[in-house]
Amino acid sequence: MTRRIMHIDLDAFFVSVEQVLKPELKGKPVVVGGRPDRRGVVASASYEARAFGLHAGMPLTTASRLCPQATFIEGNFAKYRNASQKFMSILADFSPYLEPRGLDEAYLDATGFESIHGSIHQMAVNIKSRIKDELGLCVSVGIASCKVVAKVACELSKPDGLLEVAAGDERSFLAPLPAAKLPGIGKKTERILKSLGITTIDELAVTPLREIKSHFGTSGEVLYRFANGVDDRKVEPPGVAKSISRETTFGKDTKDRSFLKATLRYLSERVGAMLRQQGKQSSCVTLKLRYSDFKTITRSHTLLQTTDTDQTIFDTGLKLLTKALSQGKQPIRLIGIGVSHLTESGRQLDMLDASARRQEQLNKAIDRIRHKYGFTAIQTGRTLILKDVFPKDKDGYTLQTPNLSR
Ligand code: DCP
Ligand code: CA
Repeated sequence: MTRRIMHIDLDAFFVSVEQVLKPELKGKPVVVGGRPDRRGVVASASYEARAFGLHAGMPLTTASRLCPQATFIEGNFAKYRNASQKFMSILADFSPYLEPRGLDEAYLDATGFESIHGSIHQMAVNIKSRIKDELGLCVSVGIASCKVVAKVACELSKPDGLLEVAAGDERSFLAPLPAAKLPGIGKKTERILKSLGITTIDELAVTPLREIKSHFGTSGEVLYRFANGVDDRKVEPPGVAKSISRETTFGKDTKDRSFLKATLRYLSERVGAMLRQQGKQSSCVTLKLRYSDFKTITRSHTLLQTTDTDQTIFDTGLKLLTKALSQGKQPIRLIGIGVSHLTESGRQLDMLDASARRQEQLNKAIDRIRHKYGFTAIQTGRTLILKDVFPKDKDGYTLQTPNLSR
């Protein structure tokens, strides 16, 4: 049986949630991301704002210059998470083979569901109308025999779209599109492809695999298969989180080491708290830095022993930071810390040595107090200087990056 895979993606997600709450904003240029005079970037722009050239990732100052009449909204992650949960639970009513991707996207395996809805197309119509009726949100749906073609079809159909690619038409559907429309082709890959004279997906699809691999290594193989409309990835219902990270963009680029360290400590504590809340341990810590020229680096360190303590995450991050600061001379625009290679905790306290045991008990006590009285009820000495920089509420400091308050 040929597979029928749907890719479902909410249109202008953050903005649309705001428009449901404030209907007077419907049909207008709206931006979620922050105030136009503040640092930071557009997270979501309404289609009316996109007509002025606005897009996600654009600095807010540029956005307000291009479209001064737009309404700028700071955004509130809790609202979007709530809408996302409702969205996913509607989708789960339609198929148990559901793979959420981020907050507002999902793949759904609808193979064999014709008998229930009449056709897969009708199933998509039903999904769209339930989401519209219950959440007031518009969603676009792509249907195809594999994930990559379903995703491209969904993108192409936006906004409020529904596009089905018949089995057998995958290759010819993709062929005329610009290569950059293919998932996995970012700016850098696009540039290399251009230098090879490849601008359409068709031109990529007919390039000998050997040649593609010589430029992109083994990932070239995936590109080649995608370009040919071949993708056998399954729809995988969620397993466990693969990584946990927190990051923030500063109000002003900085080289101030003690401020950077304090922020790193705070972010490490947020990561550590989440790690313990999920009952996980990590064996890899990654530091992320963005310099004032937007150049972004990540540096990772693999630990000999898994950890879930703030101190180890911070110490490792700090070593990576110290090294990076000795190499990069530019001021820092963004700092982030993450943990990956996660495993279930399931560790017995008495298997640890005395100091590890003390650390673990301390963490538990801090987590309990924070759970009860708020994140900043307990602060480590190092993060204290942040109190003069960031406003705070019971969930912790309000940093510049909206989805950081998670
Ligand atoms: N987002 C973000 N920062 C980005 C990109 C996205 O914070 N650089 C957030 C805001 C978006 C949401 O994720 O609303 C979903 O991202 P999408 O790329 O799906 O963008 P939209 O849903 O806003 O628009 P559309 O899907 O209609 O293109
Ligand atoms: Ca979206």
